[in-house]
Amino acid sequence: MSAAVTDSASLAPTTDIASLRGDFPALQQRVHGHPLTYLDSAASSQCPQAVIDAIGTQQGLNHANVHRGVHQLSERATLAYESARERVRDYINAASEREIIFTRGTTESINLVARSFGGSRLSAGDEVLITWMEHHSNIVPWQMICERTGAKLVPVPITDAGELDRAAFDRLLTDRTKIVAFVHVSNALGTVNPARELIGKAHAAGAVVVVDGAQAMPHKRVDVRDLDCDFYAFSGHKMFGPTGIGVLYGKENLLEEMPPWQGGGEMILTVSFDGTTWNHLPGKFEAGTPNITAAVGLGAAVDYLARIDFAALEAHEAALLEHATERLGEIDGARIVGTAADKASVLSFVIDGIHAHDVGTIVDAAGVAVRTGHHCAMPVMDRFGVAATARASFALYNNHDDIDRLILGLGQAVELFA
Ligand code: C6P
Repeated sequence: MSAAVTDSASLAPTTDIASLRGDFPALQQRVHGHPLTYLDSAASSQCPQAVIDAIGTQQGLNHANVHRGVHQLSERATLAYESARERVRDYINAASEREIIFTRGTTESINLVARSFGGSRLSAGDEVLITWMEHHSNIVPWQMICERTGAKLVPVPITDAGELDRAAFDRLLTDRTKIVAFVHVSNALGTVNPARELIGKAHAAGAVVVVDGAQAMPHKRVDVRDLDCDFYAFSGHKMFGPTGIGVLYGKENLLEEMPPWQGGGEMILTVSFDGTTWNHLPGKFEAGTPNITAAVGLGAAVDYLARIDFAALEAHEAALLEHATERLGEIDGARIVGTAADKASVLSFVIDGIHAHDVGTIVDAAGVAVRTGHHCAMPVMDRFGVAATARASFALYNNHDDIDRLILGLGQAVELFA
């Protein structure tokens, strides 16, 4: 493990980003006889040893149900689960742990808001404003609730660079707009949206704002009170934690007013055949046994991120993106999809005459993992007139050698198809 991250005596966050790679055991392996070059962190990032250890301890020694038993193991599990919630709260600077709802991930978080908040607030004549660069999980839940309530879904167009059309946003945001839902960082294009500005405008128009933060969390230090968003959704597995856990942050006054969306244990105070009363926050939105071990893993991931200097991290990733963008220029027929001025370290591209899936398969043979397809963002693919792209996404553990190996693999793909 990198000394800077694990040295508990040192309170200064680590600026030596390159040293972090050693914390990730998965990156030490070989794939198809080559060192693994993992460039698919936007789909799922790898876990550092500290997260793997926390999961092992929770599952190996503290495994029991939470909030239910008086015995030692249940108390330990409850403590670990609630301490993970407190660490998440602290990390994103939420005002209270009642504002941190554990979910299965971003998708479930957005479905919760759409069903509970949207379902109780929207009616015919209302509008939900989203953008053309949304992941399906920030489109389909809104489509479903609009269909149920009679509200209208309004997508804001994007420019040829893959940026939000700000003039169109201003035009389409009206007094009919009740909810504005947008992605903080686009998974298909890398575009970083001006979240604070959009939130300010939406609030001025009287709308409530839902931010899809799935791709922002591994790259940015998010402060929900500074953003002043009403809801912020994210997934553990994209921020160096495990799968099966995510968070919905919501302002307490809004969550208080919202009805529960799933019924069962944990979300109630009393149950009788005459009627049932709901639990206090956050339990009201956490029906059933939660993914305790994954929550503990997310807590450890948050601890890991909290010890990193994000200015250094952003500089490291900007250098990776610049190097990759430059070197992709050497590949005949390669074209980048998504050229926003403010971009996270996500590089989507197509190569003339080679299907994205073939690109992915050929570089995989050289140990290079990229994602290919529509990235669950079909409207983005339509907008740019492509069926699919290949996408290299970089995280804190990547380096220039990773990019050079990708370019070598792409060169081989071009030769093969020439
Ligand atoms: N994007 C990708 O490869 P879940 O699956 O619930 O953890 O996250 C959904 C999601 C929501 N919003 C954005 C912006 C996302 O990028 C994702 C997941 C993965 O790009 C899988 S499609």
